[in-house]
Amino acid sequence: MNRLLIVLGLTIFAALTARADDGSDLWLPPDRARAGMETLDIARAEVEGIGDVEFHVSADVLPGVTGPDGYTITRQNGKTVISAVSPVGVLYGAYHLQRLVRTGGVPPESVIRESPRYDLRLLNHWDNLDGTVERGYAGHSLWQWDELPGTLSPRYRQYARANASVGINGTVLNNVNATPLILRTDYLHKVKALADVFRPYGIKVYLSVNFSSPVLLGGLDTSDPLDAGVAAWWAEKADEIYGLIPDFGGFLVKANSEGQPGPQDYGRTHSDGANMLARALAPHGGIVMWRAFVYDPDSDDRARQAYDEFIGLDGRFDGNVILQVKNGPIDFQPREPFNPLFGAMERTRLMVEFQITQEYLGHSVQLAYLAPLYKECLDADTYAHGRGSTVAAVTDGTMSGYRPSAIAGVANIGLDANWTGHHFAQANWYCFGRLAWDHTLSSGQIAEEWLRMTFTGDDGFVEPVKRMMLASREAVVDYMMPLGLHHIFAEGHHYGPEPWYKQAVRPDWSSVYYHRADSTGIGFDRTSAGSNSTGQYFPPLREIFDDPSLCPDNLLLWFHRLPWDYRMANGDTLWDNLCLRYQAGVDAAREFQKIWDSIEGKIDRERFLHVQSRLRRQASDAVWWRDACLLYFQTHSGMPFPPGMERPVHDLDELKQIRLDLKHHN
Ligand code: GCW
Repeated sequence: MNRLLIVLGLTIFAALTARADDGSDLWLPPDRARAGMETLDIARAEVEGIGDVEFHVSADVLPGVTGPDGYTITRQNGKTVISAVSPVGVLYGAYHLQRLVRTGGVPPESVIRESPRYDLRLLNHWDNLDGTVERGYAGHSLWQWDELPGTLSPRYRQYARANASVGINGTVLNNVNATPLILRTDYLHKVKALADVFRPYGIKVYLSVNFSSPVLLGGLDTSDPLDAGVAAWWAEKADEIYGLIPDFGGFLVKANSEGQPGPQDYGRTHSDGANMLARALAPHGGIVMWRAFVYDPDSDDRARQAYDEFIGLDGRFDGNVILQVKNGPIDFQPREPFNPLFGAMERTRLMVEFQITQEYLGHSVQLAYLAPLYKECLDADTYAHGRGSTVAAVTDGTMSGYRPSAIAGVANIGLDANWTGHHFAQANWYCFGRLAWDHTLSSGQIAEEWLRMTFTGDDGFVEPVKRMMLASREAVVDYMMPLGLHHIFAEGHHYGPEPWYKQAVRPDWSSVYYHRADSTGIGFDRTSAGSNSTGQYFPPLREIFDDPSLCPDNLLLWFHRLPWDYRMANGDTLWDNLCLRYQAGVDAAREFQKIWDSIEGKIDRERFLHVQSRLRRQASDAVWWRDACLLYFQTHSGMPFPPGMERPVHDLDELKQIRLDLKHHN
């Protein structure tokens, strides 16, 4: 009897004190809104308990605020007033106020004026209709296609709420490797059901389309964009979509890339294809986002190919086409220079595509906070119109005047309870939205907001953990591929190292193609004496990148092939620098473990242990990366490891045998 009471008592005590937290709430407070509410009612629910808050929706443009999404927050007679030209602007204001209060701020006395930098702030889901997610590391797809449209998972609204809270206002539901099925009428009804849930949160739905849909779905004998029947098929499809979803956003297209069909199958250009689709959508106000991620089998440098393919098409795209360009010229590597198309296509609308899912940055196993990566690209100066022509400035509409401006991130969201696999991967969803709204925010400020709302406002937690987050992306670069190395991942899954990988289906999917190590040196010569991808940049960048003594160290082997004993600015050889950078990455990963252990007890045990075990794995995989890369490169350099580097703990031959069971990651 006594024992029973004690057990009972302990259970109640445990339940009261240590609220288990699975991360499903993200950075948000309990949801007081309900399904079916209108935008303003949701806004009201979000500010409940925050004192006296009034909403003003007025069609007049507010001073200092632009676009339908902007708002002001003012204090008037003891009340907080949120004003906007649209209900969704008020909703954004409500989330702003909620964030202020929850991060320890109070509604300020001074006026807050906010307008988003980008008009369209979009997530791209690489979700397949069978429930799998390409490069997804957080479980299956959120979208329950089998149950739709009849059954609506409660997560759809939670998803919309989370997005709206960071200003995301559009979502492409399906993979760019698109099946034509998504355009079949029964699927469009499912898409409509999702659009109806998202609408009150200001989120529009977009679809990835397969360019061969007229043949594969429509039964036509061609998908040639210049064929009148094909254009008519798309126009009719667009009418059908808008009949169901009047505010449908538009199409995203991956064409003539990695086996996807496209206009080149018919001898037509990318602009022929994009414009044909754009004309089907134009009467309804829709847009086409046409991806620039393409290959050219005849080119000897993967990094040149998007630019070479598209630069000649500048000025040929219709007004409702936006070229969607990955941040770097290759493929979402831990570090790349910005894609030289930014700034170069003056008569074409361009948007940046980032990857939020960590295909090349440790999946959902490793902690890598990506705001510094996004900002590095957005803040990079293209010099297209002289100094200050940053990637942000040439894409957000301020320099070109092009509207709407847009930005996209490939989502890292799945059915896992915590949405993103790793608890800290939530921060990458969060920071993408915050930077899409305002790219002038600092990575530190965003990390801090996120930490306070997601975990605790305790400074003893926030300060060290913020430091860890801010150092994390650079740590990954260091232990995976420092000094501008890139794409030396294991085949296929892109998690571990495989610098010796050479038997790829295409040479530019192998590792040796990119690092080119042999006894004479390492790196890819992209200078004017090599592939001349440096020539795709504006002066003075092209001269800076072209000269190894001017080129930033962190892009050195991206642009240059150098001997192992090349003397770097710090006086050490390239080989020693390389070794010590790998070591610095390993040291950082171990430091993260210590930082995390130091905050034990400041947050719930469930998330503490989860992150702790992932950091352990991260540190051990960092050692794997260091040993694999350096032991392998040493077979070429023939040079000894410098004193400051720990000796390898693995054997190269053993490492070469590792074949990861991908199920651990997917
Ligand atoms: O990064 C690569 C990925 C592919 C992806 C492709 C793309 C959707 O490895 O999985 O396909 O890029 O962006 O189209």
